[in-house]
Amino acid sequence: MEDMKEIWWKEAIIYQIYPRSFMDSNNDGIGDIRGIISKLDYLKELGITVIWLSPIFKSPNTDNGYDISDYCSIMEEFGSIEDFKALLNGAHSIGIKLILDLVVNHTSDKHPWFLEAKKSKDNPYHDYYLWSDKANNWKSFFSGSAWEYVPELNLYYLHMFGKNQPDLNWKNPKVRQEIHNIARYWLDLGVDGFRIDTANMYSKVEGFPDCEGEGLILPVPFFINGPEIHNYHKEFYNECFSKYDCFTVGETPFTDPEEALLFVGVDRQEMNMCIHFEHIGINSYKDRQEFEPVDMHKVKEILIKWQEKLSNDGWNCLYLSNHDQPRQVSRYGNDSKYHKESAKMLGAMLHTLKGTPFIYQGEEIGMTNVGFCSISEINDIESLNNIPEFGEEKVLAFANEMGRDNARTPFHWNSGENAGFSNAKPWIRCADNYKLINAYEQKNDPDSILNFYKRLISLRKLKKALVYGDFHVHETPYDDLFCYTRELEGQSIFVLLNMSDKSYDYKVPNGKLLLSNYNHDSNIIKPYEARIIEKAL
Ligand code: TEU
Ligand code: CA
Repeated sequence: MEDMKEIWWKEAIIYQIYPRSFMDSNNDGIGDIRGIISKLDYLKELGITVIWLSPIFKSPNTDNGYDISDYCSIMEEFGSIEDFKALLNGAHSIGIKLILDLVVNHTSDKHPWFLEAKKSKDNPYHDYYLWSDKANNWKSFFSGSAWEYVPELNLYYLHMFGKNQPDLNWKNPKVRQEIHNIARYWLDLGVDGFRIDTANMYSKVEGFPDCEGEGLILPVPFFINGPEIHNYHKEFYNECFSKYDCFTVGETPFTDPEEALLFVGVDRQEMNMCIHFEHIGINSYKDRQEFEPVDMHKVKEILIKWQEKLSNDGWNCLYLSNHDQPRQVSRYGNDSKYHKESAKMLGAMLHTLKGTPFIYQGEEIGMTNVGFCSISEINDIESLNNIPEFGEEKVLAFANEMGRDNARTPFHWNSGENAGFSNAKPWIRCADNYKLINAYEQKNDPDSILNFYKRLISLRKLKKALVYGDFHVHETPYDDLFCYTRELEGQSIFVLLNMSDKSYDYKVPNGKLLLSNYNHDSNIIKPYEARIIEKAL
């Protein structure tokens, strides 16, 4: 079976670093590359095998690096290309690979291509972007129209994100070539692959048709998984990725497993994994007024569906958080009464399902949502752009539940000033609970979330069934319990996860207890309990 082929990225544990918030080496309040270098031994000890760096390229930072003005140079605040090479060598020398974030749906409006493009319609770069003489009813991700008017040209340009992030015209072969060259530049330097930003948004439906309905609408059918998207990825793979031992994971919102297989199916030759959003997008914030808590039964159902649909072809990416999502223990667990238990249970799930686990910085110590007190503490363009429509109060409430800033506050290294992140005031405030929740305290506590993550990671390296084993759901009478086995040539591992704060009477199969977040083996399953058992065969 093709998917049994042993490949490094299937065995990987990927750790996402948001460089601005990881570690500040020169005390200007902004995380940087030298800061990351100083923490490589922390990552080695944790056991992760791949680092994914959120964008480190030159950027005016209207969207914190997801608006790039030069793809081949390093953002000044983060350091220099020499610093980057030192990080890459340092990581490689301890057996850690490194992937970069390729943000190529759009550039910054300060990118030289765009500065040229808006000079005149005959400029050779004009056709690098998408123009129209009228603004249709498309809404951007970051509020308001997706079109911005350029009076000098009497034309509008398309921006599916902020107005400082004009969308590139992928129909133009020159644009695609430039993008391939950028990827090659970094691969030639030795990087091990890419997380590809907004990987399913490059092909827009011809003619920019209006969406049906009132007001501005996010035009999902007209820019997600568009007509040429698979051709673009196949070309990218053939021209570039196929020539390297590299790995690619594309971010693909609004994508079901059938469509996902078209990106990641082994014979498709497009990308290795995709980041789907089905379990992430299940609760909404209706009109930014009423927040619905996550229904863990739905999460379970969705994860099972993806496990089953991508079982023989393709490969899952296992994650609950990243730099765009609130903290996972706050959203899917219980960040007060069962902080430790639920953080560990969620970690156990991510390391025992079939696929590659992605840890977002701070998840391994159970960092929580922040509890921002005023709108002046909010940095994220997505939140701030909502103010004209919803007002500050609602936007603050939204930001506290779902806002992206929750994930972007400084990493908690210790209980010292600014959580040990910097001696200077950080660019964004720290969460208040860093004195209780930090890496230093947890390193020395055998029962900590951090040490549990270390054990999970070692276990996954030790038991091949946890990587390559088939996934089978194990039915129980209780919806709150998520039980499954992972089976591979004589190895059978049973996983029980209690996704709730209730207790259940349930007899688990006999076998050797490999790991648990409680210290007992009774039939009473405690709140948020996780047990990983090697079944006697
Ligand atoms: O996100 C793209 C995306 O589709 C959204 O899910 C995004 O999270 C947005 O917040 C919608 O609410 C990627 C990056 O991960 C994000 O940080 C960038 O802001 C965005 O692309 C633009 O590059
Ligand atoms: Ca710095």
